[in-house]
Amino acid sequence: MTQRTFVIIKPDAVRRGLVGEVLSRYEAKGLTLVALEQRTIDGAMADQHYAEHVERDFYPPLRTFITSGPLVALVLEGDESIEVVRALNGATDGRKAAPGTIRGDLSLSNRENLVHGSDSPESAAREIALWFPEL
Ligand code: RTP
Ligand code: MG
Repeated sequence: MTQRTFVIIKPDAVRRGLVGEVLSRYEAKGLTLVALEQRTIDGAMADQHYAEHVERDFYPPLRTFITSGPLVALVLEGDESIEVVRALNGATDGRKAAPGTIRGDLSLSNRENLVHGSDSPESAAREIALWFPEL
């Protein structure tokens, strides 16, 4: 089923010059770019995006990281795009993510793991409405 998903190319990827590398993996897979914007978010936006995590122990450093510089927000469309993007991204912890995935090939961190992808149709709808209300 064709669906949309929301992706962040996180500040570590922007700092490391990996935006093109990451984008090219999604494009090469056959996903369609629906929206793309580079922006720097504040703590309030981080709290909204990561609403499910704000009470977690790991959230304060995650909040500092995600607001630490420009990121690139995307909406991608394609068949089963939510699951496909999470498979391309790999496991959360870059040290454990499989080779061949974005995190497995390019990250050595559990926090600075380059990308975010929506984890369900409900999350995708919520995140797209938050980041790209015009869509
Ligand atoms: P994402 O939401 O970014 O696509 O990643 P995910 O589903 O694989 O991981 P999730 O559990 O939703 O965690 C969100 C982000 O928080 C950071 N994190 N740090 N224990 C830790 O220090 C820890 N655990 C998670 C990562 O940046 C992760 O992507
Ligand atoms: Mg998640």
